[in-house]
Amino acid sequence: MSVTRRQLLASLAAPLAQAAPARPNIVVISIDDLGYADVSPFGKGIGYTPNIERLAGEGMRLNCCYAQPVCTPSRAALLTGCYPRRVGLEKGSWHGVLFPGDRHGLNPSEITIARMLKRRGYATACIGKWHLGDQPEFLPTRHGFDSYFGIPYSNDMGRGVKNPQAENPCPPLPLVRNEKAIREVTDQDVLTPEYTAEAVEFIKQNRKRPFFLYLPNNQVHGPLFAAKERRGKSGKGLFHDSVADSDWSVGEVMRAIEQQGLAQNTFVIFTSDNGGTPRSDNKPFRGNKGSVFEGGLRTPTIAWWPGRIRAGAVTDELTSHIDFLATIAKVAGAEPPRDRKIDGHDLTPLLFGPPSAKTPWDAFYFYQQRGLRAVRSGQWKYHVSGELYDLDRDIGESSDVAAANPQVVRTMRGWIDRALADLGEGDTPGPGCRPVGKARGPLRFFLPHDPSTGLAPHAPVRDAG
Ligand SMILES: [Ca+2]
Repeated sequence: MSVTRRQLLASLAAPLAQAAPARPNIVVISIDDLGYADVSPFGKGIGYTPNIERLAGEGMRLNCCYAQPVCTPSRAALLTGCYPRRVGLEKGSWHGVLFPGDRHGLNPSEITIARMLKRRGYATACIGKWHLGDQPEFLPTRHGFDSYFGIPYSNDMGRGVKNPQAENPCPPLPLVRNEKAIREVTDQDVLTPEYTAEAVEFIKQNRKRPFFLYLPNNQVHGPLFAAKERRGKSGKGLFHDSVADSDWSVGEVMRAIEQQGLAQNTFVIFTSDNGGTPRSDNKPFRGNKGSVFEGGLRTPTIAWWPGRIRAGAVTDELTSHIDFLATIAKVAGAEPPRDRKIDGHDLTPLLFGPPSAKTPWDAFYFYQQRGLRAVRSGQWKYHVSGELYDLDRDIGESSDVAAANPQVVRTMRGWIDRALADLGEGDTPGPGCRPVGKARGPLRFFLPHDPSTGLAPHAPVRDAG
């Protein structure tokens, strides 16, 4: 047992009231398309995610932490602390998510967690999947990250894949360092280990100053890959091997934090960016990625900070990625944006307070692209289609109780009306919506099309204007 491990265990036995360090390190790890019950302890009988299981055992499980239904809006919400529609990214200009060459992206005037922490003196890095715009003004390096390394969108948007906004398929899949492609990604087996090595190096390099590491892996989004060391590890096929590979990555990052003696001084959040696809295990929920049923939105989220968060704690209270910005602001002593509406809440009373702490949300809205689809308040979830579910009794949203609860339906309709008055619906933004970022120059790709395809090197994309 290493010294750092001993120190960690000693700290777990220490009183929780100790003063928080002024600027703790912040690490947010997100696994793409990871389903709720794909990892232990959210799923049962899974022996190949020991690192995530340990993280939960030493930290707090957030059993009801809502993401958004798909990648782009989810990442917009996580980094800005706002409903995606408020920042114009509830969808891409042509598709439910951004594709290469989309003119839209996260408006450079938005304040991300990274920009907020950079102002507080943090070193900041984004390693992995960005998916908030691939035109220059939208890149992580323009949104408060000192450095970026990764694929700037999904790992399936490469050669031969149809681009919904272009006559021609997507360009070759780029691996980007900061603002330039360094190569085409041809072997995704090595990607998770490469991201992990970058993350470990970043932690080592910044051990003496506060840092923010945002590590959104491209796996376990299809096409699926796993390092050869983890192939066959799950005994359940490539998807689960990819889950095991992501778990290995979490273990390496946690080991780096501990080996650098930073465990006491580092707040880690582990999560997924949306519900799992049909290949995932989303039990006990209804629906999958893309849906506004619980299975499309709940993530296996863990918060870890030895000495501050009780080991083995669990909360069923409603939380969301939208809360991360306000929570991290509180933890880091940073100034959250005050010149604009931020939707999220500070979760520190839930994370650090007594087990009786309650959700800060009166009502939480579920948009699916441009449509307002549902609202949750307390135990109730109301879909605008007219269904009402009592999540305390019916977590699988299987039994519509609207007819028996007309007063609850009226209350929930009132919440829906409030959202419509603020954020609107469809192609007409509400008064509370801020403009999406629109790239000014000619649209460009990171890598040109291969001349052998006969396509123009930078085949034009249709312009959403
Ligand atoms: Ca995703």
